Amino acid sequence: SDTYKLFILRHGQSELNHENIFCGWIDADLTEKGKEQAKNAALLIKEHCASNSLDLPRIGYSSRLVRTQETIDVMLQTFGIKKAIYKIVSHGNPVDNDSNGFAGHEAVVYQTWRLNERHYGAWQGQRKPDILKEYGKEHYMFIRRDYNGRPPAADLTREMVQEVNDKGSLTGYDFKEPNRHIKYKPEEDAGEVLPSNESLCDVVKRLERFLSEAIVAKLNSNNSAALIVAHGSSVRSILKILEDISDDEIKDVEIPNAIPIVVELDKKTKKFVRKYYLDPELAKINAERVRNEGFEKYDK
Ligand code: DG2
Repeated sequence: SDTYKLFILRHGQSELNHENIFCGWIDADLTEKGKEQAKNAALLIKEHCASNSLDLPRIGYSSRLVRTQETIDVMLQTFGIKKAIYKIVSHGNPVDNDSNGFAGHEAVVYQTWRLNERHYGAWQGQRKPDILKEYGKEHYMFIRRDYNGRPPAADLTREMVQEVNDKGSLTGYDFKEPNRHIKYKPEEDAGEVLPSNESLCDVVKRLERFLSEAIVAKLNSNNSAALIVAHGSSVRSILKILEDISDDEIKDVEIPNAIPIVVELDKKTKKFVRKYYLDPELAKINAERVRNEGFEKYDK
């Protein structure tokens, strides 16, 4: 083949997707349905690799939010990969320069805040139908989908707060104890400046360099495919950058949960060649559903 392949998908359904609540940087687990979707996504990739005589991807990327990490874990299990190594990376804390970075392991998963969902600011934790009612249809869709639409800033003493259990892991999304300096300490130590509300444009800017230097640049003859599990906004940003989609056209791009997109890049130039969903029919139906989130109740 004369192309490298990126398998890109949004995580499976999260508990807050299920409840129609803006999630952003809040940590919500996958629902049972979300786990099932992750498994199906892995099966689609397995089938694609088998019929194209391609090795399964051994380099994975997730965000720092648990819904992408849970998705990638289910996928690796479905691939039959038992020994993966996980590394928190960012610009200040870059991916390894050695040839594989996963010596002694079957796969490596890089976790980075640069793939996080856009920070949904003060909308985080709020029900979509309520925000729609408060802002009206036009403004609601402007902030959700315009390239420069940015929600009001979060009060970081409130919205970034999540309960932490005695093992130091996040337990859910009820706001009790400040976790900002616990969860994102590696980033803060690496000198990263974290946002409190973002437009899609902001996400593109914070992701561009990571995408080219830590993801695309790592594709080579040994690792000709990689797996990226991200979010609605970070997947949209990746497609915008790689495919050079205009600011205006990106407004109409919707990303369904857990349906892999294959992006093929030319081996010589690393430029975009083509993209396709591994289940285009389901992708279409579910993308339409995502677009209309918040509306059902309002319309009644
Ligand atoms: C959704 C996107 O992101 O919401 O933050 O609630 O991909 O992490 O589930 P994800 C959220 P919309 O922009 O589609 O309303």
